[in-house]
Amino acid sequence: MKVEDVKFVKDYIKVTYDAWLKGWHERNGGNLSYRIAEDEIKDIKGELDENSEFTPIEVSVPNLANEYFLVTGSGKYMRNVILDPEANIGIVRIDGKGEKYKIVWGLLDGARPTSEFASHLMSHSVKKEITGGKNRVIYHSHTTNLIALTFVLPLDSKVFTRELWEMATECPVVFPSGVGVVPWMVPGGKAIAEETSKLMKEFDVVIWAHHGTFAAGDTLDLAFGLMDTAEKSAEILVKVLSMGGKRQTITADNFRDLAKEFNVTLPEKFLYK
Ligand code: 2HA
Ligand code: ZN
Repeated sequence: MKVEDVKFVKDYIKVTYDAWLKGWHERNGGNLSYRIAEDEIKDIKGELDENSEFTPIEVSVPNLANEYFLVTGSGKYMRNVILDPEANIGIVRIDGKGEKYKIVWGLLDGARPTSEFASHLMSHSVKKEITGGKNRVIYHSHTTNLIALTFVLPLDSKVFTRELWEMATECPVVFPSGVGVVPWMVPGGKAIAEETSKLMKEFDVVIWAHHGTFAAGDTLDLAFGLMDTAEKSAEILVKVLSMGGKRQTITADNFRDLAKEFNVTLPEKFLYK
């Protein structure tokens, strides 16, 4: 079967195009990676070229040894993925130690995986470990309103979580563990990858101050839906702040009632007075 025709690739492309329409991916902004399941690789085995050279990935992710990832290309535009998948995205395979990768499909003409590959892989490594392999998606976007809030709110996970939860009743149910915040850092390297993956131990949403957002999910739909929900909430907060701020809101006790009814655990540290 052609790589472009298999379901996980079609689903991945749908996310890239939907996300472009959301306005989160100006120019080459943002990137998406999917850890491919064994049976999905079987379907396309004949299409993969395993003869390419290995390249170091600058971080070590031993629990991702020999895994395959579908990933966006460095410098490639999210809006172009749907037009020419083979040029803009690719499948890479990690080596037996988790220290190198090679391109086995796509990323034509010398293209490379996203500049945030280190952040993706270190976050995948953490999430694979703590979800027993269920988590497959790491997604980075330039969500306008979440970024705007990083200029106004304290860069504190407690404040961001509580404020975003208050803006829409579904939020504590969709991201009950809250959101993490990384202060401004130089993107594209090992240092920001380490900070992000540390926060991924606790959160599925990690905001990069003055830059964008990372979301993790078991499926492409869940990761996209999580990004969409957090960003929608941020948009409401931007509007509320622009209208002079809250006059009433959802209270800490309201959240406790919600948690009971929806069977979610909301950490008390976010339910301060
Ligand atoms: O892919 O989003 O963070 C470009 C970026 C870097
Ligand atoms: Zn970015």
